[in-house]
Amino acid sequence: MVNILKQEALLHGDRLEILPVERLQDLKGEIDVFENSEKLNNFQKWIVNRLYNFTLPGGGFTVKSIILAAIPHPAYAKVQFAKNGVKYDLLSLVRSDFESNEKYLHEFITERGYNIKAAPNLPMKRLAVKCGLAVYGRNNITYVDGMGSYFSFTAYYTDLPCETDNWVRIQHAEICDKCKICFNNCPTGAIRKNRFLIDNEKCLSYLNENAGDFPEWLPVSVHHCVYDCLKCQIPCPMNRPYKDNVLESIKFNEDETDMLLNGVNFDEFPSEMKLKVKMLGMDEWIDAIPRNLKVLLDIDQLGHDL
Ligand code: B12
Repeated sequence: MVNILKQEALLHGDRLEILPVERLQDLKGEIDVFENSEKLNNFQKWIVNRLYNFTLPGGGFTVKSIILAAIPHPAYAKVQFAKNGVKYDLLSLVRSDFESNEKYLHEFITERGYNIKAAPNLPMKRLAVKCGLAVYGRNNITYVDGMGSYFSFTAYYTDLPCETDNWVRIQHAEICDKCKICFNNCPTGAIRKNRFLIDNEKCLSYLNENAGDFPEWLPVSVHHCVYDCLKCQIPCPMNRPYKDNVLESIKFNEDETDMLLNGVNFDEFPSEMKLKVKMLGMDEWIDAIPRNLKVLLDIDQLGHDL
């Protein structure tokens, strides 16, 4: 059954692994060791103590296994905004199609008489590396065969019996041993020389996901994306095969650009604009978009290299 499920995922362009639920306790144990042996900043402490959730859900079934899926997305989108007759060409991330993944997995599992429920707050990268689905890169994100780092993880609890149990040593890609590209290209110094764990409080993605003032130490010239950051991914050698998988020409006209700049509520966007905003994943960080966009439109004429 597990192999058929993996095939089903491949048919949809995704990759997945399934592991026995008992492995969650092993994972939790590893995270406890990590937490006690490393000096963590406040954001890391919050992730480990508050965000991660290893409690199994209720809901009328006994969880037997965890499904972890990697859903690919384009490397980035070329996005155009318009303001006062000027066109601004910028970059955005693209959201993975989580809905499609959930739909076919739900169908597959329930048609066979089993149950499935989302497991959103597991340490997905570590889990993926431990079950052999991914390897860590030096930039602290993970890489999956056939996708590079251009994918999102999603996890589910199920009562599907799991015949396989792949639980490997935590590892990073060999190529990272001799490569410093992401380290050299990180615009805020979040990737550190002598420590694998990044300083996530300095990561540009962290700084531009939430609304409010940017810290004073952050140079205006680092901004290049509507939200998040692409600087440790685009130049990465492991992502070279996917560099041309780019979503072209998503355009926001003057009215739409104004709505974004003025922080108009998502519900008030015209339906076509809603689709674009959702496809780019901008809706998740909508409160930060006016500030980010304003900075980008102000600095656009300076240009930026990736
Ligand atoms: C909080 C969060 C963020 C925060 C903090 C990120 C961080 N690195 O801590 C911010 C906002 C900065 C962020 C940014 C991004 N994120 Co994010 N984020 C998360 C979230 C919710 C938790 C991450 C987490 O667990 N951090 C805590 C640290 C402690 O965990 P860790 O980074 O895995 O660290 C482990 C390793 O360092 C390892 N380790 C320690 N020492 C050593 C030594 C060696 C040799 C090795 C091999 C390992 C190792 O142990 C640590 C503990 O397990 C996950 C979703 C989830 N539920 O997992 C998404 C997630 C990790 N993010 C994701 C993405 C895509 C990103 C961005 C690429 C988005 C972007 N384009 O800007 C950036 C990448 C930034 C980066 N270089 O890490 C994807 C990753 C997909 C992938 N390819 O791996 C995830 C899984 C979301 C998803 N649903 O797909 N993110």
